Amino acid sequence: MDKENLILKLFELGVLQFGQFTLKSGLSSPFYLDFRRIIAYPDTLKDISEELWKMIEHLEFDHLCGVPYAALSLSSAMSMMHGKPMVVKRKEAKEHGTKKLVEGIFHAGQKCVVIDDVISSGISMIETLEAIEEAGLVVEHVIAIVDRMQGGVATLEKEGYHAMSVYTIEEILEVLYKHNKVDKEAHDQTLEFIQYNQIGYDKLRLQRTAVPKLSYSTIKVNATNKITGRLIDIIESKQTNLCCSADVNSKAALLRLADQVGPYICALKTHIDTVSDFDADLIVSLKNLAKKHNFLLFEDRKFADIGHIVMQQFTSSPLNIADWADLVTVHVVAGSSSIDALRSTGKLENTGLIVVAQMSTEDTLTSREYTKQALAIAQKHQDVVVGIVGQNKRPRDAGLMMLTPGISLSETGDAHGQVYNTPQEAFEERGIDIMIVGRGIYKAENPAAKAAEYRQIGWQSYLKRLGLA
Ligand code: 5IU
Repeated sequence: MDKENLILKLFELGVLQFGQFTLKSGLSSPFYLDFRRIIAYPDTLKDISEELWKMIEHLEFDHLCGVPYAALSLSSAMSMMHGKPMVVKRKEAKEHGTKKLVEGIFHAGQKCVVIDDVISSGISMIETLEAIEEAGLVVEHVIAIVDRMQGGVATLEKEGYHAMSVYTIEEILEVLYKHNKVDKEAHDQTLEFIQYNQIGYDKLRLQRTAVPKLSYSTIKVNATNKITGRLIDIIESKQTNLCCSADVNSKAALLRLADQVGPYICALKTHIDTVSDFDADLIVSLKNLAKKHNFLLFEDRKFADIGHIVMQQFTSSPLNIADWADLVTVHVVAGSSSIDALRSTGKLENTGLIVVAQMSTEDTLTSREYTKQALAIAQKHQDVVVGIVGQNKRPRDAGLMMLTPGISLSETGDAHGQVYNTPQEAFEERGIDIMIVGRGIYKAENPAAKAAEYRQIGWQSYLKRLGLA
């Protein structure tokens, strides 16, 4: 049966329904998709399972998993028709015996395609994905019969999954309208409903994960790195979680900015290789300002090469980063060896590492899986790691900090892929610890006043998260 006729069949079987329905949420909807009915019609179950299979047959994977309950029949059918093993995610862990949440025979690192009947917000899919990944399986692709076009596909993509559907609700509507199965009114009402009932990513995150009420003092107690303690003492005594990204390109401009914003920041972030007239005096002056205003020097060098090279980049002149930076960023794209190499220089006594786990750009390659691995590396090396740079994924360990760039009170992005969030959202909804602000401050007419404003908002947002404001 072709895809168009399959829609007509699903309509005839009462799987696709149009009218007035009250959803679980209490919301009234002009359409309802009931794929549980499909188990009563084996031929159609087979046809729709074949359509799902066509989307993934060229992919490399080891297991199929259907989101309970509606998609269990779909994954079973695909499994039997194409000889692909299946795993099942339980709704609840068993009380007795093995407390496994995922049943089946598999080993860690194997790939699993996850199937659902309908994608609406993406939330039920994400809950299943978390359990499956927790069990060690790797998920890259998720598929469904219908995308309700309410934001779920975008949410899944943002979480790092490739999401596909056999149909969008719009395609279904067009076919049914063409065949006079729905009238113009139902057609238009449905499209309008979709348009006004978008479930955006950030709203979803807010509902899904309670933001940890982690305080700076709790982080300090749990930290194994003494630079974390220094940083937190500054944060608490100056009541600021603002790090200014001082991306200006001359000594004079850098020193002027550091002196202006110094009273309001916990750290000054530099890209020291972009200072055109860099010399050793600059470092002496920066250190003096850091002392005068009590902030840390944070060189955003993003060490990323093989160990043998990052050691040289960290210690060699003329920049001599190891001699003055209190914090430095490191990518772990090369694995733990970058951290091991930096440690082996013997110069991490006074310098803490910040692992880049996620980037703020529109099409960053720091996928969910990458971020997870980067967090695991950061956690494993807590003796030298102070925290991570991330957007919405905190390390599980309470001794690590989360620093977040891409923060602005007024902008939503720039011309080169940067994506901004507000300080309020970052602290209250994403649970970050330090915000990194560059252009929002140094491009302002009065950088000192702007830094003071960011400091005030950042601190209030932190207190609000703890329930103290
Ligand atoms: N930075 C990002 N995004 C990232 C990482 C670093 O913006 O994911 I990792 C740096 C780049 C710049 C600063 O130095 O943070 C942000 O500056 P603006 O606030 O001017 O965009």
